[in-house]
Amino acid sequence: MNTREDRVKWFMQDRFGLFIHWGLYSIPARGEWLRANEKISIEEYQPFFEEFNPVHYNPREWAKAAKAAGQQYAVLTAKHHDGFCLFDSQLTDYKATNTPAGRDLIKEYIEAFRAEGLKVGLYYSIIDWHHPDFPKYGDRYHPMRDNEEFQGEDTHFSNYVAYMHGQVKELLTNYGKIDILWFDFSYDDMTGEKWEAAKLVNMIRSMQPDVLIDNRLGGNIRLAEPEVYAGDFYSPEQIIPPGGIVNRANQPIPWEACITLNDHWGYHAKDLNYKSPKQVIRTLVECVSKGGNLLLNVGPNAKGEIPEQSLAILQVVGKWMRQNGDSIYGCTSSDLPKPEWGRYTQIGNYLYAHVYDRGIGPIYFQGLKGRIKKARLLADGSELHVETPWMAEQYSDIENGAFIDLSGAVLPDEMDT
Ligand code: JFZ
Repeated sequence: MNTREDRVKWFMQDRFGLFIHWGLYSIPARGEWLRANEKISIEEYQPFFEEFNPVHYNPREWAKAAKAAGQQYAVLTAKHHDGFCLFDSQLTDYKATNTPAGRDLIKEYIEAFRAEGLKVGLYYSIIDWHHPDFPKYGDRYHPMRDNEEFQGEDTHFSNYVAYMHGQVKELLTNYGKIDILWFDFSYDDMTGEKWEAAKLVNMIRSMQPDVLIDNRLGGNIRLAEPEVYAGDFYSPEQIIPPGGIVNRANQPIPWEACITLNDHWGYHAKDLNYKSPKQVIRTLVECVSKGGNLLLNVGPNAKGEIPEQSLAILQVVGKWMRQNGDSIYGCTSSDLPKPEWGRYTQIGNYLYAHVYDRGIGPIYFQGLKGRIKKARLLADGSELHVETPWMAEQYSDIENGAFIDLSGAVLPDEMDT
């Protein structure tokens, strides 16, 4: 019997993935929520469907960029809230196959990422602003929420649920092994059994027992006996949980923070508020230091290209990862208190010190007196010395601590990130 613990092993080892938000919304280039934000009808949105032709879509390049950044898996939007499918679903005409793109873009993504040795995930929106049986009027997120034309409209939500289950079945049937199903999202009474979530998850597990499922079908994986549909990992969004995530028994729960590179998930032509590579690296370290993963987002444009600003960030992160990846992969939080100069990550007896503020003189390791066998600079393997500073016996707080001398060492952070 495969348990959550078995399923998440690779995930907690890999730590770093690429999130990709891509669809018709890359054409208007105002983010993936524009239909709801601007109350755009299906008809007004239709020109983007007629026009969708990503002539530079080359998922092999995306996969190479992810791999070079040190990312080990990816999650691509098979269908976002607008209901448009990048895959060749038999259950709708609203799919890439019927646009000028003329083909199944999910198939190409999966083949390309697999070929680069990356694990593949699919984001699937359980919210659907295109399906006729998804509630419109009064639904607080729906683009037509205030349109009285739809007031009291007689929809058959069960048709939508059958459609959604059918599409998930297609995704698990037609593309070989899927590593992650990333559902999005539950709200208000649109949660859990409203989606017939137990039935859905039982089907998923019967088809692909190892696939990881996020927590957004509703349910609570922190419970002693979580619902069948509670999922395998938590998905904090645009935030890193301050103290990691534990269940009611105080055991760590797998989690993955999803974070944008600028301030939108889908391509936004005018949003140039990109994070610096240094911020991204520190975010990744922070996630791992608290026992979690980072799923870092890019929003490819209408041509199918990842924005060059995003690629440039990924490249610098990749350079850091090649030197310092040992402090990320397979690592987790340390039981030691957070040091004032930075953060720890740890795997077994290896403690990684991420030094952000080296200050003056040696750095201090509380609680490690006599416990440091040797110290090395991870980036180049060079020897560092454990030392006791002159007159140290007079300092008030050092009884249990050790010091490591960093003089002469150039820290990766001080180079070009
Ligand atoms: C969701 C999507 O709406 C968004 O477009 C993107 O795909 C992101 C990764 O996930 O964003 C959410 C989901 C839930 C809440 C807020 C944003 N929420 O419950 O507050």
